[in-house]
Amino acid sequence: MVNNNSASHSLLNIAVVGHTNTGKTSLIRTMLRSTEFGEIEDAAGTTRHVEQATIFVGDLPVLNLHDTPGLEDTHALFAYLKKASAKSRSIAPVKILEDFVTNISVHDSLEQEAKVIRQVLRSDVLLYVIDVREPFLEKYRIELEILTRSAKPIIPVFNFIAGHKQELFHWRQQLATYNIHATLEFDTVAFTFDAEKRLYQKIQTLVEVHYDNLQKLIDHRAKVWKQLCLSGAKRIAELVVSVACYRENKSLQSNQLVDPLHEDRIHSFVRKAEQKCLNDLLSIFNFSEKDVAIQKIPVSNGQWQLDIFAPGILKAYGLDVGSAAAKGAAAGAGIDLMVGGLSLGAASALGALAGAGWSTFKRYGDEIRATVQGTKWLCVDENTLQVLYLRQKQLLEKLMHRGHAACDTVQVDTPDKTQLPENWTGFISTLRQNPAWHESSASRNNNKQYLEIETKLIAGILGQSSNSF
Ligand SMILES: Nc1nc2c(ncn2[C@@H]2O[C@H](COP(=O)(O)OP(=O)(O)OP(=O)(O)O)[C@@H](O)[C@H]2O)c(=O)[nH]1
Ligand SMILES: [Mg+2]
Repeated sequence: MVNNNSASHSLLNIAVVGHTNTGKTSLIRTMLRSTEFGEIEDAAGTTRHVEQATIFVGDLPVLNLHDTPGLEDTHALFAYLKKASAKSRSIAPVKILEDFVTNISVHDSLEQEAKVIRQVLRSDVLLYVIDVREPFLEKYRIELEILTRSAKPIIPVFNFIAGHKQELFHWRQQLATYNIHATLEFDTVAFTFDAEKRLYQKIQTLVEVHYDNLQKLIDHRAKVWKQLCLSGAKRIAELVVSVACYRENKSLQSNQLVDPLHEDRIHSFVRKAEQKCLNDLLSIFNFSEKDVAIQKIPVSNGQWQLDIFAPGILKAYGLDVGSAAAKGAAAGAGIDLMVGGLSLGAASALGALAGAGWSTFKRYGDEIRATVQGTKWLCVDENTLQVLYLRQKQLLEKLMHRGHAACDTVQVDTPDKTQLPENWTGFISTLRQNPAWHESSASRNNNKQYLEIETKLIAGILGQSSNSF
């Protein structure tokens, strides 16, 4: 997606401008889907030169983004421009800006500002990045005065919006006095694809000659995004299915409810399955260790910080289930395999099974044989499955709201109270009765009942977020 481009004049050129340290470089990184572009620091004057990157749709270059140094001394620049226009009143404001960038010497104290204005004059549209936490000070008013003289369309982009509704409202009011109404909220940290789509749509209305190419970009990104989210949700559904289908043999003679050996095996299976799912999700979304830290995902060295069987995990995921909450999810608690509506335990008197037809025997032969031989099956318990599901769902939501920008953010993790999919218990019960579904096969993937479960799980995982973009 990122490239230097020689034919930049034929492309849409977007200059990202604004006061220093407002998140200009961060915004470009997010739009490029790249953490490689430019330098980001929580300090003024990080970007010293104009830097360019190109966004492609496949092989088609669509637009150039130009990162600019932050405006610092706008008072001095404004004084310079005022003096110049006082000298020649009939000259258009844009001409004065042009004269300024041609006449300024490399060593002039306004050289930094000249770099920005030069790029502004070469661009088709300006994204003016605003840190809404700051009040609308005189220096911002002057910045706007100067930028509007360029006669280029300006789209103000509000950054740092989380928790700053009042300030945002105030900024909107102030900008309206400059006849700027088409603003955009685009938090480069808690970034959503909806916001990005709206940004491109706004540019479409302002520079219509680039409408079609921008539409291609919107459509392309929407498609890629949908596929990504679907792959993520499918991966989680696969985890739930494989874990719900898992069984351990347990001798009925053993008087212990859960044999430590079985418990270990179940623990180990679930941990491995979850670990693999975590790795797959991170790689589907191309998340590096750095991204994980940025998004405050509770993962260290590629592993969940909180073990799936750790005490307190149920509470952490909003599953307060009385006394079990303190203990954490159990390993393989009481499973009842159903045969024609009867639990195997209850039906183990062979008399009850004698009435079962051939089709029942064909399907439940293993269970019946096991019961006769004094073996019982042990499955992963309900709470563990719920935590697994909710934890991956929460992770996917974070991956879907990625930002490529911030180095230091505070995001509080609230437990996910999202409901489990409708008929969750029914699905789990069906999966437990079909251990052969633990992995993909033609017969599983063509099974109507299986497909229904998979579809409902995926829909539940994507929730409202599936509508984004
Ligand atoms: N919390 C939060 N932090 C952000 C956001 N956008 C940027 N930052 C942080 O703000 C700081 C400045 O970001 P930069 O992208 O370097 O800002 P800039 O406007 O390019 O700065 P200069 O190049 O110095 O003008 C960095 O520490 C970023 O991590 C945001 O939306 N939310
Ligand atoms: Mg910068």
